[in-house]
Amino acid sequence: MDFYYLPLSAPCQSIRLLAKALGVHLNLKELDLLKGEHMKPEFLKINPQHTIPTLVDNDFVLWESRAILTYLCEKYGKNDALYPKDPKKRAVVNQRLYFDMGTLYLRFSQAFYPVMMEGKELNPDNVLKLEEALEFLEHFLGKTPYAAGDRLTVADFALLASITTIQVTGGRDLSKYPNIQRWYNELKESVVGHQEICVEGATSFRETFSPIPK
Ligand SMILES: N[C@@H](CCC(=O)N[C@@H](CS)C(=O)NCC(=O)O)C(=O)O
Repeated sequence: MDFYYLPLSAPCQSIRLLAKALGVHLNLKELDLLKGEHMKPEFLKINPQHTIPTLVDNDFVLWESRAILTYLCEKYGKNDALYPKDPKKRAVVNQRLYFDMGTLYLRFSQAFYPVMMEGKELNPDNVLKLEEALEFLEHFLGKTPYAAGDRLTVADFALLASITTIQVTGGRDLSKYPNIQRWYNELKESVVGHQEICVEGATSFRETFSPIPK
């Protein structure tokens, strides 16, 4: 499978982590967004929305990281452990994935992308909104050891990439969220590739753009 990606992108990192966990080989094709490689006609033919991550599995093309995550689990998972078939369990996994996309990572990007990429002042209201999202995750992880229940699921992979970026790129202090801290400490050790994929990627994200004030 060809995988169009950028190392510093959290959505791309979650898929690389999952591929390792599933034992799926990704043929990595790095696209330099800063050089506009995603706007070249060759890539627009593959993904007219010009976003990474984009997966090409033979004649099947898919983008949107969380859709790719669930596709890989369903197509290549040896069982349904990471993406349970039970409707209620799956619904909670999906809820956490949508939370990651539409609340947690969205609020991270709204708070920090303008500072990092456009040199704007930090807007304290946006930081508060991000902190509120972290409180929601803190609450979820106070009820269950993993993001969507008693076992590791694909939702943890998405959230792990986001949280690493929030901490490493955004410089946020997670010590005020003990449940997130506990979960993060466990996953940092147990999810193969976290250091090399997420921490190094998030560090290069931080170093590529303007610093975020504390
Ligand atoms: N919700 C999407 C976000 C994808 C996205 O916006 N990716 C960024 C890089 S992290 C991108 O490709 N930006 C270039 C563009 O939108 O033209 C996902 O999770 O895959």
